[in-house]
Amino acid sequence: MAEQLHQSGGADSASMPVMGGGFWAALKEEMKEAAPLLGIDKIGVASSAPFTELKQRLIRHRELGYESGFEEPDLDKRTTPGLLLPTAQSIVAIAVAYPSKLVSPPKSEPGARRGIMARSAWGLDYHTVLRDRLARLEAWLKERVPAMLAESMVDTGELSDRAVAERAGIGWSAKNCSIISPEFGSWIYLGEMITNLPLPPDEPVTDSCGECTKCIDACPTGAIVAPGQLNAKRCISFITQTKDWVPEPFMRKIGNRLYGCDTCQTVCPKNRGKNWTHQPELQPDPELAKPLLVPLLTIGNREFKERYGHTSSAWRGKKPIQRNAVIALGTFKEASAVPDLTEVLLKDTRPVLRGTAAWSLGQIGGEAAKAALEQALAAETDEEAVCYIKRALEQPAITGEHPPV
Ligand code: B12
Ligand code: SF4
Ligand code: SF4
Repeated sequence: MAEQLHQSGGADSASMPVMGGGFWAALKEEMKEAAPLLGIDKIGVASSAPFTELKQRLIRHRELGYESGFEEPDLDKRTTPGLLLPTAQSIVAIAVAYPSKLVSPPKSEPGARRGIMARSAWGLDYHTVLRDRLARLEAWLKERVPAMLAESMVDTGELSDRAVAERAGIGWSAKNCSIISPEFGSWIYLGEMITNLPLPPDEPVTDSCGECTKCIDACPTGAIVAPGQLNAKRCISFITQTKDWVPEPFMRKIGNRLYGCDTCQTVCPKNRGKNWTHQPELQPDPELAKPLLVPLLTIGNREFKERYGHTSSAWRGKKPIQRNAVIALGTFKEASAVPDLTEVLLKDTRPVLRGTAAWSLGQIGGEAAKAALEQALAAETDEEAVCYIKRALEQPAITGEHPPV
């Protein structure tokens, strides 16, 4: 086919060769056949027409205050591929499947409690992996159509990766908000490439959630306010990624999650038995995916970078993960961690960490925790941290109303 194109003589970077529709349909099929060689699990093609319905949806989403703040703010750019590549004619969407199970997960037990990283933070950062796959795909296409222009993105780009994937027939837009592919379930990362190639679009998939509502029922915080509609501010995945105070009602809901949340995917029947182990870079190190909590409290910047710098959990730095580790120890009521939490309460330079440690000590209770909280109250200068310490001192586990667990 590449030969055919060169014979046409028009393949330079300024102009697109005029080829029949049969050529582009054949190129698309050839590209899909090449997907496994390129390390891609599914490829679909969408038209590059503006996403007009999505735009209305995003406007309403913003009005309702449901945005996380991590989204591209410019709604025109989010919904108009032509603004990102003026010669856009199609969008090639890709999906790469990732594992959902740990092989021999280390045990979390009293005295050695562990947290859990969401599956999207296992293995090498998926942004790195998908950018590599998109670069390979671009090179593959350029070999065949040298005049091709491409604008690739994954997660941090302007477009809605899910809306593109849905239009390209990668999967359906599910009630838990994920794109679920009939083959891989929702354990897929998404990325796309806007191109100037007139590739024929694929049909959207016809599968759906049907009557199921398991994800909505299982969401710990009621963040899925309607099928396919998320209030990101209530979503634990979002909350674990913030750097500031976690509102108290959400503390217990976080459980031992250190980064992200998978509940609405693990309960999904469409994910049953789906675990993808064929992408070498995405396979997890169980010690990193399910790390001991106490060592995280004092991890230094250098060590954090060495251990987690290559994963997608590192983008917000170590602070949110350390704060979540403190919360997890409190949720576990891990009495053996009282000395470590006391160190954080009295010595950490970050008020959020000190106040959160107060919350955890209030959950664990006992004389040592009480003494630490009283000492901290006398010395604390941060207003918010003082509030957390005072509320911790009122907890039944501290006042003795109920015996500490
Ligand atoms: C901001 C963001 C978040 C926020 C908000 C998530 C959300 N649901 O909006 C937070 C931090 C909470 C988050 C969490 C997660 N995220 Co995130 N996130 C994004 C990001 C950057 C933008 C998403 C966005 O704009 N949302 C706004 C909503 C309104 O739009 P949308 O979801 O993009 O589009 C859909 C809706 O608009 C809907 N829609 C449109 N019109 C209408 C009309 C009706 C009536 C209905 C019902 C729906 C509907 O259809 C569109 C297609 O599904 C994307 C990457 C990207 N650039 O797109 C990744 C992305 C969505 N995240 C991803 C992942 C993996 C996750 C987590 C699973 C990570 C984790 N384990 O913790 C969770 C899942 C939480 C959940 N239930 O959605 C993947 C999803 C892969 C997949 N298979 O779907 C993406 C695509 C990243 C990637 N490139 O792979 N994320
Ligand atoms: S990621 Fe967790 S908190 Fe967010 S919608 Fe899914 S189950 Fe709910
Ligand atoms: S749990 Fe049920 S409703 Fe939720 S995404 Fe899966 S199939 Fe759809």
